[in-house]
Amino acid sequence: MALLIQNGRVVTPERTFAADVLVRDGKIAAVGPGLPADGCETYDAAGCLVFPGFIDAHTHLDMDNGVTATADNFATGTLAAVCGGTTTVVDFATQDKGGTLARALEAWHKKADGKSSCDYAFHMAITDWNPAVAEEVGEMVKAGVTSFKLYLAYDNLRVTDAELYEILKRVGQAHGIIGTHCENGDLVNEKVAELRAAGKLGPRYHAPSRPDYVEAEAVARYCYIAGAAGVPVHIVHLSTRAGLEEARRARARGQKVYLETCPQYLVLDGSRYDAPGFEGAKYVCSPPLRSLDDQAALWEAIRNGEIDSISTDHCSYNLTGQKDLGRDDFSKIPNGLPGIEHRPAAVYTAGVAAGRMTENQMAALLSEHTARLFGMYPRKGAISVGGDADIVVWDPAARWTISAETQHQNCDYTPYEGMAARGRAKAVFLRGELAAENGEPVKEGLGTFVARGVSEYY
Ligand code: DUC
Ligand code: ZN
Ligand code: ZN
Ligand code: ZN
Repeated sequence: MALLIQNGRVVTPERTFAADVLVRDGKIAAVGPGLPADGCETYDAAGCLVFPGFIDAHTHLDMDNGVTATADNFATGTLAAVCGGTTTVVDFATQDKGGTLARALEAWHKKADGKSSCDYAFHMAITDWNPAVAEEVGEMVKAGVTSFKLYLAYDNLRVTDAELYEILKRVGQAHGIIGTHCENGDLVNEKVAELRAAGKLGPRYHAPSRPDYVEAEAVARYCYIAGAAGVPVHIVHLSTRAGLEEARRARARGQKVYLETCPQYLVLDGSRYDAPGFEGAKYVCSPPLRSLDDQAALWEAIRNGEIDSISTDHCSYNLTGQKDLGRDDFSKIPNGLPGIEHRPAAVYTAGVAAGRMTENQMAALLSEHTARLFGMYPRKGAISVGGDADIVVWDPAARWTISAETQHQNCDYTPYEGMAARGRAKAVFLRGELAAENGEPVKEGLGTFVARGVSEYY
């Protein structure tokens, strides 16, 4: 039966307008005011905003960092995602050292297929570059994996500048987008060693082990090398004013630079590391939480339209049993924060409701621009005829408190504990099916793989 979502206000990056949305066979069949309800099931969205389903283009689900595996797998992570309003995630399939990209892709399909509650796609993280891997790039693009990830930090993952240059050239030929984790890994190692030698071992020393220039230097280097290779730049989890300024310089040189930031860099700051005892470990992620000045710079960049996407870097580890592997040494605390469930509420609360961004920018940064960047538009990222009926009916008047007690993330805390949230996903439709309502799941396991085309931002 067809579904008619009535009386809501549809949000696009350009405008917000009163319209009903007709859904048939999982696709959007019509958008307009006063559509006839004959023969339709109806959903009353009066008083609500109707957003395109939110896309989280940066998740680490079922990822083993070599010591411990993330608390969330695809079953729990995507269920939490859809409860919060996220209908598609793009996770990082990661090549093993000595392994092939094909094997990594197969492994990630095995983790996700048949277990996911929202739709999912993969970026391919290249960690071991060689001529055989270069031959596989085209196959990945054909398989719908049209974006790649590189690390400039983490000894078990990072590539050298020479490899970076070669990968950019090869992936560029296939019009793949390359998202890069920009931190200078050598400098991080030096800083960590200095702090440890000085007996500075608590979680609060995580931040000074990765100062802003560690990010800025890597952003600048990546931009110059991508410029040499003649390909667009995508920078993941930008966290600092200094890094932003390097990205601006590259843009001023005429380069295409796409920027992602994350809610934790907009909503939380480095003072969290001063929490008593080992509590600061909850906030250990890389890049680390930053200063209020960095936060202000990122909000200003959002206001100016300089940021392209807000995704989570969801990478959850329990405080008890995982984060506490680093109880005696901050450098052994597994890096990452949970956030897949709370991103829309955190962004709406701290952004839209606080007057720092518009609901239209939220539609752009959490949905449409991300879909365009990663080759999913207009199937995803828009409320437009013919696209997937991934729809979030958002109640802007809802008031609730973010808490680990009520979350679906499989983690023993949330970094947003106690946040007085404004707005909530009242109903979340995945390809026309009601998947979640008022923050609770309705129908699990609806997720399917999204084979993507190449980016339209090339
Ligand atoms: N940073 C994190 O905090 N976790 C996952 C990987 C990363 O880059
Ligand atoms: Zn990263
Ligand atoms: Zn990440
Ligand atoms: Zn529940």
